[in-house]
Amino acid sequence: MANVVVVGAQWGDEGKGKIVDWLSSRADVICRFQGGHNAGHTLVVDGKVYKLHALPSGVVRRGKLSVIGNGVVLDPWHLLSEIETIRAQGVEITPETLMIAENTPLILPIHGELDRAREAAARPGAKIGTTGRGIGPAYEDKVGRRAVRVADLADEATLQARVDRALAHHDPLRRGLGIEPVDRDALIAQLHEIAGQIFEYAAPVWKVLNERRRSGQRILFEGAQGALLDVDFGTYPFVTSSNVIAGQAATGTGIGPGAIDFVLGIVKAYTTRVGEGPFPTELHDEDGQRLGERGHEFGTTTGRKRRCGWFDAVLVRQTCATSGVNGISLTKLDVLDGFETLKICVGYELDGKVLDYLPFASEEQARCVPVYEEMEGWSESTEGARSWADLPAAAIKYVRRVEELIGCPVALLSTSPERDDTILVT
Ligand code: 2SA
Ligand code: MG
Repeated sequence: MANVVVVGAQWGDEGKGKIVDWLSSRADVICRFQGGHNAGHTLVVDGKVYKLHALPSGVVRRGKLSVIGNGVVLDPWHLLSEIETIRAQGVEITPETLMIAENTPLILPIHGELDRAREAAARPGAKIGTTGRGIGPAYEDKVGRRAVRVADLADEATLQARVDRALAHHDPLRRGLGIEPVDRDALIAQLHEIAGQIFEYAAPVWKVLNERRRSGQRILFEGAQGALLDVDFGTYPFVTSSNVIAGQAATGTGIGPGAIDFVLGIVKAYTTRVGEGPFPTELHDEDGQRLGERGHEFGTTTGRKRRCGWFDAVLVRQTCATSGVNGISLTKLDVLDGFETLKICVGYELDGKVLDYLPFASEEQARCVPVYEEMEGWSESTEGARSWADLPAAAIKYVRRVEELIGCPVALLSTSPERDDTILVT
């Protein structure tokens, strides 16, 4: 397989990190194409744990090029400190192994401040439950044509003009929220301090990728968050501020959509969500508690407890369609070990009808009642299974039913965080 896009097919935290790492051993270039350091990818390589937020997962492997594409919003201070942390774990990161697109918009301290102040001021029901990293405000500035981009760090006059343009927008907003005005000169000085270090990694990524592709190199596009957090197709407004679905891999790096050979959707065998917003199959009972405990469902970025619920085949069928998923990787099946009965959502009841998709209207979403199909559980352990023969019949049945309901084949089955505990389905 040449160029693969990996996307989360639920609300994030599907276990993308492990699969991306597994696939990156077969790729030459690994690109992030959306989101920022609101992502949290945990990699376990030879028993060593790496927690990545802004850096592409390829950095932990020798001889790979890692790329931060223009679709990302980048906090330069965070990036430099993450580079330090990962270097301290013995990983080499140089301008030969890491490139940042020159047209990547920056996350500035004013974005995080605005993000957090808005969340703090929001009425109940209006809070998004953001990661507080400034992601939303940074994307707003990008689309509003007032972002400071990586390329702007190269020239003093441009940098000052860009900062002034951004502040003309931010100062009144800050006043309204009771945040003190920005010290313009201090912000410019802060940017100066890191400009050289960031600029070392700056490159025309679109050009590099197109050249590498032509020379036969394989590119892996590493999605963050999940398709249900997509700003267009997610549970709006309870979404992140980027396009998360697979099409963004092209826009967010500068490679044509024809370069994408395969879209792999990462799907957890049940459902979780962090932050606010609709979640039709959410469980508030012992089963939900058990999923959270067995699945260690706490966020990598903010440590927040994740909401847990049954597998929602309706939503995954929907995200497989909007991302054009060719095959899925089913993760954390072992968390379901020991449940006597399992439930899968196969439709929503609304006004006496059964829907086979989640409507966009918030008011209707809130009234959708999941229609469940029950399946027999299994008592055996599936943790660490490395072949179909290691799986109990009921577990195989569950996997096959998931495939059938979402209309997409299982390409990989992951049975523990260890890289080798993966079943390749051929
Ligand atoms: P934001 O900060 O503007 O992107 O938040 C908007 C919504 O998007 C959700 N969101 C996420 N959901 C799951 N995982 C995410 N990343 C971290 C991780 C989460 C963590 O991968 O572990 O550590 O808490 C992520 N990033 C954003 C967020 O919860 C809001 O609902
Ligand atoms: Mg995560």
